[in-house]
Amino acid sequence: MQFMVRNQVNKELAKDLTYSNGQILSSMNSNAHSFASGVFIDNLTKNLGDPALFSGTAEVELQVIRTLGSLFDLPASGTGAILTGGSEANITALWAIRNKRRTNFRTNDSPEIVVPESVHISFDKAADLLGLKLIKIPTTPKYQIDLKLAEEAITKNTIALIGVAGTTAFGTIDPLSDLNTICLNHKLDMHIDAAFGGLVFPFLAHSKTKYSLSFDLKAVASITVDIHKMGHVPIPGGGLLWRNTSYPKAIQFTLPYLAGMPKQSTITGTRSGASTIAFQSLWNEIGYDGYQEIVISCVENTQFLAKELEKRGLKIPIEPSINILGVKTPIDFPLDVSELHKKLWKNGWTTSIVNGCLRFVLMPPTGKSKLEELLFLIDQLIDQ
Ligand code: 0PR
Repeated sequence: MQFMVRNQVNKELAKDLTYSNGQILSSMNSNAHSFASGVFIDNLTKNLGDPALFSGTAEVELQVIRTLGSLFDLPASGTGAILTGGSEANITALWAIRNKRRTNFRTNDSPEIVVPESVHISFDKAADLLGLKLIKIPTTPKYQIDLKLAEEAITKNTIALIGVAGTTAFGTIDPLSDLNTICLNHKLDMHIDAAFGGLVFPFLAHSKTKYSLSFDLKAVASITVDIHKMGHVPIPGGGLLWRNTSYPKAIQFTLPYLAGMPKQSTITGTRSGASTIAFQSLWNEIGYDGYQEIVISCVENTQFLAKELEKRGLKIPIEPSINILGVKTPIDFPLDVSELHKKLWKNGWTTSIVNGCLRFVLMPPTGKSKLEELLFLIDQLIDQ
């Protein structure tokens, strides 16, 4: 009986696609690093929700906060949490900012958050859950928030401004330093969604001065940075860094019935520690240099693909700065974006359509020879 049930499950699972063949170009997740996967499997039962039982795991979470924090100049007073993903991190960040500002929020209107229209859908979810009004600001042709329109959108109800480092659509980064100035001038909190780009930009040469993705920007209250995207550990693994403890304190609940009466500032109670442990172990194993090597190879592959697609007549509306590429088909091209997308899926290659572009996310299993296979296929599709 048990055998049959298991067989039934396997029958369903056979329908799934796999990252291993390097043909999934629509996902920000991928096969985790094999070392991290091994560590993850060894730590399946670790629960960050009960630090009295798992005090060692709680300690490792702090190490991960320090490791990630070192990439963004997190002050010594800073803190954070490893969550289920970028959505939970963004929702939690806005929850903390809303609660912290609630005491001096005098109107009956909803608190407002000014965001670029490029933000991930998790901000719409956060607004719905938290009773916030999202004010979406158009982006410039470089797909960055329009600073002038952002400043003009600020009202007495505005509590925060969001910058994205690695947009879901094209991987672009907002002008964070300018956003910081606006926030300081209007006494607003700033949150940066670096769910994907947080483990990319810090490894690109001179990015610290170039992109200012850092707590050195004094308005920055929090940064989302996921370990299950470019951190190369198995899902679920989001990350949220806070400038100081006043943010988690604004959403803190004490659990009186657990040993040690732990305080939680997270949506979830029971919280897996497996990806947290996997990330710190992988970091200890391959370090900054190992991560940089992966990032550089992903970015180089993206540039290679962009160049090759351009040679074939496709248009690149936004120069890729990281490993996300959007391409358009010109009017006289034999296939439009949607036809090309469908044909690629039919041939076992997944891409997505974002803002009218065919979007490719170049993750580790997809190397240059795999891209040559893809280009060969595209040549055939063009000729058909
Ligand atoms: N912030 C940004 C900038 C994101 O791109 C994403 C995810 C999130 C936050 C939310 O992260 P979680 O999905 O971890 O909550 N963006 C991906 C996307 O929408 C998520 C994804 C991942 C979708 C894998 C499909 C997939 O197969 O494209």
